[in-house]
Amino acid sequence: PPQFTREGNTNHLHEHKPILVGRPYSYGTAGFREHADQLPFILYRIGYLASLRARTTGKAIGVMITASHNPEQDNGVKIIDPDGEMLAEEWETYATELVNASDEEFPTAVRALETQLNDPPLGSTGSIVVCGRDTRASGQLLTQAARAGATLFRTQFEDRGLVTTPQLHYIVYVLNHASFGPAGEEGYYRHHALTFKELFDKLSKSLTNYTPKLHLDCANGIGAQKMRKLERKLPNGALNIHFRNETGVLNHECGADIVKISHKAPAGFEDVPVNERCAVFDGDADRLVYFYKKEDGQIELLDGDKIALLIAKFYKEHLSSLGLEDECTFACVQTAYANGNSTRYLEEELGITPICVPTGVKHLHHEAAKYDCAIYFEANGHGTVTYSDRFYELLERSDSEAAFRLRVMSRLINKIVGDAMADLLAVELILRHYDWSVQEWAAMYEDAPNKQIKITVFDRAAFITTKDEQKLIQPGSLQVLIDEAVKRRGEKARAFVRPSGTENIVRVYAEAASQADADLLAAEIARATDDYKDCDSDS
Ligand code: G16
Repeated sequence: PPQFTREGNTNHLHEHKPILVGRPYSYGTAGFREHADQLPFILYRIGYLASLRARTTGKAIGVMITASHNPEQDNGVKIIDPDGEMLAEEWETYATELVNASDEEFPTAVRALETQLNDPPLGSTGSIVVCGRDTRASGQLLTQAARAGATLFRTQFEDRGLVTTPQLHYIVYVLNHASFGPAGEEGYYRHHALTFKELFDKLSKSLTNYTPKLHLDCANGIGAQKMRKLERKLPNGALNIHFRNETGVLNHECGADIVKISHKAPAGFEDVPVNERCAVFDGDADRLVYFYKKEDGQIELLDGDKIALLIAKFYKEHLSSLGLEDECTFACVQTAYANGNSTRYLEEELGITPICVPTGVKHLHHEAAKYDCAIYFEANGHGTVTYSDRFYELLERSDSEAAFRLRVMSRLINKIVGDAMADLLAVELILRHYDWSVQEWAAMYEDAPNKQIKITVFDRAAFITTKDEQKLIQPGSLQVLIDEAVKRRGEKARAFVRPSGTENIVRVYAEAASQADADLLAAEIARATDDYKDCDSDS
């Protein structure tokens, strides 16, 4: 349809947002993300590509329309593979090629891809594209574009409407693995509520420090309505959630990204008393962080690292008590953003060697999948636990309480992808298990003071890092300045600059012995980086 062509797209664009010329689109960390006006032709082509993936695999494939923590006016799309995972890498390349083709080149690109993939049959049994979207206003039009693309070669298209990103991953997984659990969105609630109850019923109800009261920032996103549905199915009194930021402007002064980066309570939390446990989702409910307000007016943030370590402690202790420490390979996967003290705690207190991989869920997930059981979390609150079949077999050998708890926990946490709602249920059960207040949890370790700054650049591709993202290869002269700045701030200082995979920005991260030093170090590096903001990847 003409409105979903690249040229046609300009017809219904606001004039100030023409189709980008010069900067190629690329299937990044979280698929394509742009101002929503840029996206109809991209959705059309991605709808087509998802249908081709469905035809090639004979399976259900997901198309999630979301820009997660980014502002309301942005949107994005990513494809979910049959196992509920991120799109296979070679298909990311196809996506990038298809989207960058001109309208004239598009039919030829389609034909070439069909031939390369041996002309997968039309309408093969099981092949279906399942689409979901977050609450962004642009989502409906983009769904139509995806539908038009998917049905180009008669692939069945199912619109699941408003869902969280992890719910669509769950729906796709269950469509392809019927034995896993109940199907659809309702199935998602049933699965999580029943599993939660199984463990909840076995945990002590006489608690001293843990309290079921929780304030939840829903980022004005899809998590609000979906968490309410899930909460209604939980056992009475298990959780007492005070919902906040349910219907305002998406991610505006609230949500996990802002709380993590600014270290401030979200808007709408002014009346929350000090020391009470607060949880925060992002716009599509795949990230979770916690915090509480302190007497001094600051907040204590419990980010993805703290969640990872709480879960790691629980798993590690259970595996030890079952005598499975040697037999069951176990790991914790982090990224360069992991707080230095979380990494130290993992090694020194829990005896787990941390593994560092590049930013992006797919990198963490792939690494985690190499172990019988692995916890992966990004500091920003994205994460989950993965398990091998062998993990379940090892647990089957025992009918102890510890084995029971691990079995249930492993069904509760969404092993397919980081899921704020499932992670929240898991954290709450673990806190209940330890009878911990949020302060006791926070006291596991003290975060090394840190600071993050975003810098808008002309072309993020001009910034190239080493694999672990801790050093810039290009511009090399900027890395020299970073090294010098870090050295001046003493032994505990650490900093890096890396291009975002989701926005046209670079991120500066700095850690130091004091907050003042971390702020100064980040500011100094930000100033140096700013001088390179007009760099072009071609120059
Ligand atoms: C996405 C990815 C995350 C990543 C985040 C920020 O999250 O799924 O793995 O950490 O972007 O990435 P970057 O620093 O490269 O911009 P979300 O919540 O935006 O989908």
